[in-house]
Amino acid sequence: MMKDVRLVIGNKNYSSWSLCPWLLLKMFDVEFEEIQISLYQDNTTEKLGPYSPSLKVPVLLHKEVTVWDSLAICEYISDEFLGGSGWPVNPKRKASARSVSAEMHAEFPTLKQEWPMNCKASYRLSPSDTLKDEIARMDAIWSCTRRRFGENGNYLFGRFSIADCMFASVAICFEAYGAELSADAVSYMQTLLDNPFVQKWKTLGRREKENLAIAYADSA
Ligand SMILES: N[C@@H](CCC(=O)N[C@@H](CS)C(=O)NCC(=O)O)C(=O)O
Repeated sequence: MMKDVRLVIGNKNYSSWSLCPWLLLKMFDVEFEEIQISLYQDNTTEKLGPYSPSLKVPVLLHKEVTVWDSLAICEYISDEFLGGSGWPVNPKRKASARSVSAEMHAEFPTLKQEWPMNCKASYRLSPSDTLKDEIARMDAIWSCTRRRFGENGNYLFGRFSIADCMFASVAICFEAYGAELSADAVSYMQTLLDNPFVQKWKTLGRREKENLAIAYADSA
């Protein structure tokens, strides 16, 4: 029987935005059917068309509702299935969690272009000056947030939240290409990398055969 919740994702190896809602559903044990569509193939548009108004992934389908943006999907999952607990409860923390999540979603153009997620990659890649600035901003977000709000656990706001979903792919990129980070930022990055579902995603991503021209080669 078809499951109530279906999540359309792209290649696990490359699709950083797909990882966000996938991780949230897994962490909160929400049952869902995964529909995987390989990106940038001849038939990708044809396959995505019935699901995705933007022709991008991820897309969440729930009854008559379609949500087609990673952050919007995470918010919907939180509202609909988690009683809002995808975000920290305290309004001050929640505002901060939404700010850093929105910043990740909208900003960091150089990081997204210069160091795209590739679960198979593991080699030093020197950052441009612009990317160095973005890495420094990411470090500041991670270390300041951990210091201000992280007292109840190892995730960004202590216990796991949507903010961690937004940054999981960044941890994979930073580890793969060798970002230079402060000790606090390294420790948060390691928390994300140690998450069992992030590890599962990486393992499955590494097994995929497609080599997409939009991303870096699998080794330098
Ligand atoms: N704002 C969207 C961006 C989605 C997006 O760019 N997805 C990529 C994969 S990670 C995609 O579908 N690319 C295919 C394309 O651009 O044709 C989100 O956050 O979900």
